[in-house]
Amino acid sequence: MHRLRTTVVRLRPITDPQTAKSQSQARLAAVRGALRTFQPIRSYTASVSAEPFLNGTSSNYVEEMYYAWLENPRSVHKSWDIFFRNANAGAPPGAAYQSPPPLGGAALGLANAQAMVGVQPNVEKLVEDHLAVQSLVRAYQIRGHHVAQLDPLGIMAAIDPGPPPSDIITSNDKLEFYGLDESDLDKVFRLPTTTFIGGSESTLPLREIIQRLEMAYCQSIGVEFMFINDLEQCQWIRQKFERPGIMQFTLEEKRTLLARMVRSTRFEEFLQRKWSSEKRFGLEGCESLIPALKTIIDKSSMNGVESIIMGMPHRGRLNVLANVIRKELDQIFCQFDSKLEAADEGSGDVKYHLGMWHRRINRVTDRNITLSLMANPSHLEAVDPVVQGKTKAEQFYCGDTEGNRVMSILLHGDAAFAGQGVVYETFHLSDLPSYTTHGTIHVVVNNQIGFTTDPRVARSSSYPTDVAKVVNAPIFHVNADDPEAVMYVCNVAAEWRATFHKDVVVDLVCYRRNGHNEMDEPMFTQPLMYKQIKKQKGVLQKYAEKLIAEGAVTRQEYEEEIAKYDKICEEAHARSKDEKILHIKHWLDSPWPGFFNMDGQPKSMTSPSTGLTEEELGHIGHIASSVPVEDFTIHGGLSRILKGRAAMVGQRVCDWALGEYMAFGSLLKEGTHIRLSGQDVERGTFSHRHHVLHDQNVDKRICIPMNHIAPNQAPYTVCNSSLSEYGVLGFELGFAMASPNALVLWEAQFGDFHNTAQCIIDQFICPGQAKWVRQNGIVLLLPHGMEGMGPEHSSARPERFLQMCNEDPDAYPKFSAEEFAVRQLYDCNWIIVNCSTPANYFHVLRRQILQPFRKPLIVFTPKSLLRHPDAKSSFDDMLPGTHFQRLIPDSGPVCEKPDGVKRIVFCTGKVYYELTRERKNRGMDNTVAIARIEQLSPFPFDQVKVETGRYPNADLVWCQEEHKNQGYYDYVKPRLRTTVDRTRPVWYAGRGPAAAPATGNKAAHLVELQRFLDTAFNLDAFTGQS
Ligand SMILES: Cc1ncc(C[n+]2csc(CCOP(=O)(O)OP(=O)(O)O)c2C)c(N)n1
Ligand SMILES: [Mg+2]
Repeated sequence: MHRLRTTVVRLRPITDPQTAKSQSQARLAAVRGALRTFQPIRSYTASVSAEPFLNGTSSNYVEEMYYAWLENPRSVHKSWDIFFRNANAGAPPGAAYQSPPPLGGAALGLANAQAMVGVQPNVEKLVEDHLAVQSLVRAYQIRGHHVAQLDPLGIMAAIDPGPPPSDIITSNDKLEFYGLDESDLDKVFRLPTTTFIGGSESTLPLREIIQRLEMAYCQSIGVEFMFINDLEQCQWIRQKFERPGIMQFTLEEKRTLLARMVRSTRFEEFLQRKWSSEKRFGLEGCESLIPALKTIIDKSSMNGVESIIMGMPHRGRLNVLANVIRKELDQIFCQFDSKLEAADEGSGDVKYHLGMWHRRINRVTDRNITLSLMANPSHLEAVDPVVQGKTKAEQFYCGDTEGNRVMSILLHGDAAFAGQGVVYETFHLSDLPSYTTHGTIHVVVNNQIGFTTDPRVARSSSYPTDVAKVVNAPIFHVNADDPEAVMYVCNVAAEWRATFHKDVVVDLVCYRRNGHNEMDEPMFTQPLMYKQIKKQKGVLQKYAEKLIAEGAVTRQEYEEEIAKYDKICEEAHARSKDEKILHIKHWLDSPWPGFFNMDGQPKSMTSPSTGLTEEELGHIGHIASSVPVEDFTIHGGLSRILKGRAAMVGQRVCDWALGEYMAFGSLLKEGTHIRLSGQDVERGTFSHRHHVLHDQNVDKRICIPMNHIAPNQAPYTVCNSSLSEYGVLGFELGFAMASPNALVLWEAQFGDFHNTAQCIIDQFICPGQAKWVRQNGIVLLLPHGMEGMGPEHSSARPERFLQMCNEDPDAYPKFSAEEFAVRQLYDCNWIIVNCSTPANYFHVLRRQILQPFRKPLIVFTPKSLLRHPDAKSSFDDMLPGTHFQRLIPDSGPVCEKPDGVKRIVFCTGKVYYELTRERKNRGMDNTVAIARIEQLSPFPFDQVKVETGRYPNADLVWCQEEHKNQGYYDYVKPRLRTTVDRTRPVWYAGRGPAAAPATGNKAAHLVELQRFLDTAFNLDAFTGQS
């Protein structure tokens, strides 16, 4: 009501046309700039009850009419013209809308107007009706998709089980909802500015309005977009779907579409004919997926995209490989031959998980395009963040800051899209500065079923795509049996991405002609749906008949197209029979050109020294302890930290943070890009890192000293992530796939949080190379250690990582002494370390890049050691010639008389410091040796052998602070036994078995600690035991 009063008040004083014009311009500008043009005038006191049609909800409309009238009095209905003239002439409240007297020459116009709206121009009714029409337009925009013809099966049950919304005119009686009836259908209404159904016309009869809205929103396409918070984006979508005649295709386009449908359909039929009892998760029922993807690719290529990275699940994957990525058909067909021998090392994967990379010319645009389909595990949606990470990396390496050249497409199944949380995590990365890929096109194969489960029990949302609304992504539902509609929305989706660089979803509503796989019987669980499916004519046949009827192709041409493709398949099949060997390498999704030699082997099998010169250490140390920009005020506490660093540099020592700085800084200087990502990594969870400095006086002004190391250094990316592990670790893994020349690190806030990313670890990181012959050098930093902080945050679960190592605990590796370390590394599936010194951490990070191949590196990082006075390293341990120590032997008094040593305690990580303190307290420096196994996997058999040989009279003890069923014991014990040929027992000193990783009681924690230290130094502890 308040807005209305102000509107009416503003009607009165404007008489000067110039003023009117400037006001209307101001309004237009305001709409564009999303600013209000006027401030409400709170002093208005005129009686509004005298103008009953001017109620609160009509104010927008009155304003709309008023401004239109100001711009051009003829553009509004005559009755409005009279009303505004009267109002402007000063008619008192209640008088302006009285049935107006004829105004000279206007009399004829009025008569016409009366004819249009009825005998008497009842302005009140007119306003209400216009408002009703405005609501009606809006209703279609919001809810039209509910009645769109989306389901090819016509059973709709899966999509929208409720009755059609009452504000959509599915029959004439629904007009009543708006206070309209059939007699209003031929009345002409002015269209609001929020619709484009009029094309070049600003008014339309109601009947036509409804018809056009139906055409736009209730045919084969259902658009969900009205939740988007951005007016420009909403308007863009409206005009893409509302403009009359917008969905027109040229003859050429239709014929291309048909040819693509032929390929898609006949490919599945060919496989079915040749291998009817093989699982392939065929695309039957959603054959238009292939033209859909090809349309997206064509359009994106037209918009300048040069590389597309795709991720997809099982459904239709072989078809996508064949007809979208254009993998040679014979290579696909030979995957069906189980007798073929694998040529490459590794265990391989089933055919519908393998990836692929291909550069070719896009036939439509004549431009080069690189397409890669990422290999993925069966875990649905797990590949989503991985694709995003790889896309981000490719954008980063080619300087594509807007995502104009590289983009991603993600395919989803309806059940998985709705059910898997990683989808949500991935969406939430989509607009974060260090994670955005500037818009992903999501395509859902919505066959209205997940294995045997109906949507009604598989999700609580109406659509499987609702999750996308969280990032304001428009959602285009489309009946996949209407290939032209599919093509249309795919074009719009690609344009949307190119225009707004935001995510968009294409929901292909389809069906699954067969069971979950080709062996399954769907009638067990979906009898009625499948009765319907059996009756369903194939989409290719339907579309071909349509085009033949239209005269776009002849039957003969259609049949020739089919015969042509069938012949291609047959010939490829014949060729595939000549293949003798299966090359997994042919299925690489991320080749690393130049990194390996021509045979795909490392260029050398040596690791250079990872040390640095004194000068380099000093220089990086200086950067680490200073603020390299002018006029930058840092926090006082941070100044003290930097001073402390400077003092360490002066004394030629490093703590943990400085050791990390040395590693990062030197690699950057040598040209290696570094990306460190994870929760709060910029400062560091334990406030030790401080890689990003914040100006205390200027909001958001930051400085990253690591980017000031050297003029031609590589860039350093350090980014706090969203609070996600699954999504973010997957993303970083993908980033690391793109290039071997980058150190990509993911840090868990506390090590135990990696368990919510377990899928990425189990399915990608641990077995990735074995399954997909693809190396990856990602580094996981997992804070770990029993600090008396309770069961949470204590354990990064080393036992889990160790259990998944591919090394044989019972066999001593047969490598020569010189190559032992590097060969072991080359053969392992991942490297696991728990460093006890900053220098060793520094070396292992550098080795990760300087070694001639890539392996994932798992680092259990310390907490209390970050500030432990003894956990410091001298520059001497980081100079040229030094390297990572897989095992740090005891260098104390035990070395002088090794024969007198009674016990050698092997350990790893922080417990070393507790052991040395206890040994000192007990005066046992001569009798007990302590050796640190810094690299747990691959196990340093050779060096352990040296140590056990050095102390022939010592018993062997493994000491750990973790519980006995956790930590390293089960992993280390058989390896120690193998090392000594099982000639000496291995005793255990540590906490007993437990369900939780640590006690919640600090006192109990200390008692436990003392107890196992007692065991470790009680030389009689194991006497009599066997
Ligand atoms: C994370 C995960 N959980 C369960 C499965 C087992 N599974 C394989 S396919 C499938 C149904 C998938 O349905 P949908 O996403 O709709 O794809 P569709 O097979 O219908 O194309 C299930 C449950 C899986 N592969 N991954
Ligand atoms: Mg499904």
